[in-house]
Amino acid sequence: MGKITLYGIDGSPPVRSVLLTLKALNLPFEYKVVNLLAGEHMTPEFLKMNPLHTVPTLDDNGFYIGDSHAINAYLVSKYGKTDILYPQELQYRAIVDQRLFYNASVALPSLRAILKQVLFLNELNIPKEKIDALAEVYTTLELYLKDQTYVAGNMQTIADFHFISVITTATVFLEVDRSTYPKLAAWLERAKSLPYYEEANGKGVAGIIGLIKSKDPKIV
Ligand SMILES: N[C@@H](CCC(=O)N[C@@H](CS)C(=O)NCC(=O)O)C(=O)O
Repeated sequence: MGKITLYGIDGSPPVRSVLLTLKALNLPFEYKVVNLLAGEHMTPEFLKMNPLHTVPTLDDNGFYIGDSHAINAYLVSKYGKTDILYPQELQYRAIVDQRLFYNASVALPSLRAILKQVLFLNELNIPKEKIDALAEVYTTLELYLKDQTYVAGNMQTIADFHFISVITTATVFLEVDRSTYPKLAAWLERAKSLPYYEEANGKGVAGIIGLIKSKDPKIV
């Protein structure tokens, strides 16, 4: 097995979804922190690996791939001892893919819109519509979890890892209220009991939530 290097920063939800996958697969890897606020993702060296200048970016022994969804699917397909995290059976995979595309196109962007305004633009009045967009994501996940333990069925998949990283971050703006979202709240508790949860997601979430709270944003 060649060397795996993950470029990222703990505050980033998509980076944490890859950390969860690497830990679940028990893969050795080097973690290189890319300080976005210092522009380290805009250097010629980084742009050579990923012209879209985003973290996470994976270097698998000289093969470079960006986008957390593509990275996690690749890692399980290449290194998984089983296919449970990203099933090969066509229809099951289609359901997992649908969840991944929903995260990439709706859930993650709705959180990123708020993170960008608070952390990068320092605009601390968050329009209520942005919080409503997060609430819609919670409602969708509650629906996915209605009759099953995980978002794509009764086994945990990489789709859960993506939503774990997004929802645990989003709670700083919108609590997962147990009476409104009982299934989502229970799923979140299950996620937090993963043996590698704290290292892969918990400490990164605590850091970014601390930073957001220190800015004291308001919902208007
Ligand atoms: N769809 C991408 C989103 C990655 C992304 O937007 N990452 C942010 C940090 S959370 C980033 O690198 N932003 C810097 C930039 O876009 O220049 C993924 O899932 O990896």
